[in-house]
Amino acid sequence: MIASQIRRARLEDVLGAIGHENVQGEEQQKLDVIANEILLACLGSRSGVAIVASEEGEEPMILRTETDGAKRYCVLFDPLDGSSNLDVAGGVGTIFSILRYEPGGAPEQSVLQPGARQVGAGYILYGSSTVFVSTTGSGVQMFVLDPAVGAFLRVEENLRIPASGKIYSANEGNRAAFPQGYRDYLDWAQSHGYSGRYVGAMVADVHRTLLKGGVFLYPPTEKAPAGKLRLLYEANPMAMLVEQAGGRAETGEGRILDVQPETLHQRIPVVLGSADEVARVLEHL
Ligand code: P6P
Repeated sequence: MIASQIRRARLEDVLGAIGHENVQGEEQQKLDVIANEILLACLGSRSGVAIVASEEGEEPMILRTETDGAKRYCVLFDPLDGSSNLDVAGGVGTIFSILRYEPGGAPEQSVLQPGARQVGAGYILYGSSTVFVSTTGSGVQMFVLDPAVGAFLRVEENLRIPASGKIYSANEGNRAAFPQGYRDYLDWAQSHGYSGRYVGAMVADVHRTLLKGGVFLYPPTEKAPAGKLRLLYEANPMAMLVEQAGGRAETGEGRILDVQPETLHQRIPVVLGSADEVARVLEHL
């Protein structure tokens, strides 16, 4: 549903501009709001979903918390990550994280669990093809949408990240603001024949890292000491996927999945990818 909407983004915009409204006669909505509403509608109707939390919503949404003994889950997501890329037909994605709903405590506390307690995680990349990558803790599966039949076909049953890869992925526009260790690492990589690749959408950069190897970095800076990426629905799900594929995912001061969240939208520095490449970054830090 989201893929079909964003494939028409520019057309709707043009059509909307003609009538000053989109074809549904509504004010043209931003696509991340549309993606958010699609996810809330699809997840909200499922009896197994107790709480949903979105990058688009200030607070978690409590859907059903009755203690009838049924297993229920919290689903946290970034509905359309990297949406600024839409304007230039770049890769964008949806990222999700699944936690057990723990009846008893205050419902919103249920979403503040360390990433190590995720029962599932995944993303959908709306790129040159629509790719769905997910894990429930026993390896990583990859599916590709076949638009001809409207179904996802599984293309990998146990995706493994290469142990190394001479690719680093970082926004070097911020280089001067990176802590010295990160600048030392970039100097080392650039003198050892590494390539730089940076899409500016986490889903696209992480997907390439999973398939080709290398390291993706979003370091802290003076202005943003916790970096930019969100712990609960960006770093944690990506960290679970990368570790399940045999890679590593660190904050620079420890394992991402061990961080105890304090607030829903808190940010965290990210160094993730091939085990050997993450180790090299940490050596320089
Ligand atoms: P910068 C997109 O806005 C996003 O949240 C991630 O998808 C992406 O990795 C990062 O921000 C890009 O940030 O500062 O490099 O533009």
